[in-house]
Amino acid sequence: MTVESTAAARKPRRTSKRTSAAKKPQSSEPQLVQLLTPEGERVEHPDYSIDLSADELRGLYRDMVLTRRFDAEATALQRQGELGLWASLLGQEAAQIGSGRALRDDDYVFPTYREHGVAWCRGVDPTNLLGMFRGVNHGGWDPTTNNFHLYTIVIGSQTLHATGYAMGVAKDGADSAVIAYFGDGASSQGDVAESFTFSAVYNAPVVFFCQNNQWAISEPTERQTRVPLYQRAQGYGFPGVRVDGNDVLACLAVTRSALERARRGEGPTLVEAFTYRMGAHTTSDDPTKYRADDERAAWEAKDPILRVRTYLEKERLADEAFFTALETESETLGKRVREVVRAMPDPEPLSLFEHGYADGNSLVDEERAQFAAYQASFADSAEEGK
Ligand SMILES: Cc1ncc(C[n+]2csc(CCOP(=O)(O)OP(=O)(O)O)c2C)c(N)n1
Ligand SMILES: [Mg+2]
Repeated sequence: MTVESTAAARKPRRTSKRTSAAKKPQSSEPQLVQLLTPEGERVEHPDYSIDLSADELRGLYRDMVLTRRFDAEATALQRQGELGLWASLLGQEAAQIGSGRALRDDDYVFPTYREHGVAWCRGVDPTNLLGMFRGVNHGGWDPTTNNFHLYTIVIGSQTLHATGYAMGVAKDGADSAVIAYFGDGASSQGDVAESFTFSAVYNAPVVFFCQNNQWAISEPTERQTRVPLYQRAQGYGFPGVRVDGNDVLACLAVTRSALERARRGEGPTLVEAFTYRMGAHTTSDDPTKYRADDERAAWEAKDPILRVRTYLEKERLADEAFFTALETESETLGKRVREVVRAMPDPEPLSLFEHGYADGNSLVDEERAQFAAYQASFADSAEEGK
């Protein structure tokens, strides 16, 4: 069954002069693929069927609960001064776990900076993510270990990396696929437009997974587009689909289908996961300055985790023992994360120069020497002060 996007989801978000001046999208209300309603009702869709075992359904729920827990710990650790910054994924668990669990091991992922749930699905240890936000490692992890590229903060640029990588995959004759994550704000970047053109023309096996969380820091989606984002794909000559980004089943089914299409050599797909950033943009942001509280309340009613719990309980697919054990597992994860992060040693400052070039570089050598001399100058003044 296809359901209409709710009115709440398309309401103008701000009443300030700036936003009300922007025209609302011209097209009629878009439809979105949904397989599990906010009330926890299972519904069918003619194009996207999915048949998961009770074990798999519990697995998706567990992934989302643990990701949310880890994310909450990270936010708390930043507030305690243990991390420099954190970009919370609160509210986007279904989009990330659904799409992340649709991937095969040999697929390759290009994330932004908020894909903690996808990282979880790829088997990247959460503490690696935190090491990066603590500023003690140089990017976090080896991308080749889990086929999960480094977090990319230059908005939209990873869609080009993904497209080039996917073109390479096709040239190698491999049947794996590539997925690029990006946001509604990133959709306005030239890089994204170029990646759409190239991937379409070269039929690259790539899925563009846009998490439309309604905001790009303080800018609402009305400021990014006059048409629903998924419709942009049509102009480039490949399919676009809007999925309920708070429905883990729909995100799994739609992403799986797009990945299969890519594997068959039929080219890219744009998936727009319609969701909501429940928290701040990052820990440096204060969303109360630019959005109303009732907006968040409306989205809380569509919580991605709650609806799965309701479904599992109603259909008797999970018992109390399962939920209790998961709570214990969450506590253990939180404790481990806190302990590991607090114990992370500060890096040797000169190690900053180590990973730019495999074979060294004269300019970097010069900069290293300058920095070493600068550091040594503090040692002198410390001596003088004695
Ligand atoms: C090229 C570039 N321009 C600007 C920024 C600053 N910036 C960081 S996050 C962000 C908003 C991105 O919004 P969106 O793509 O919707 O992703 P979200 O943060 O909502 O997940 C901006 C403008 C940047 N990192 N890179
Ligand atoms: Mg956004």
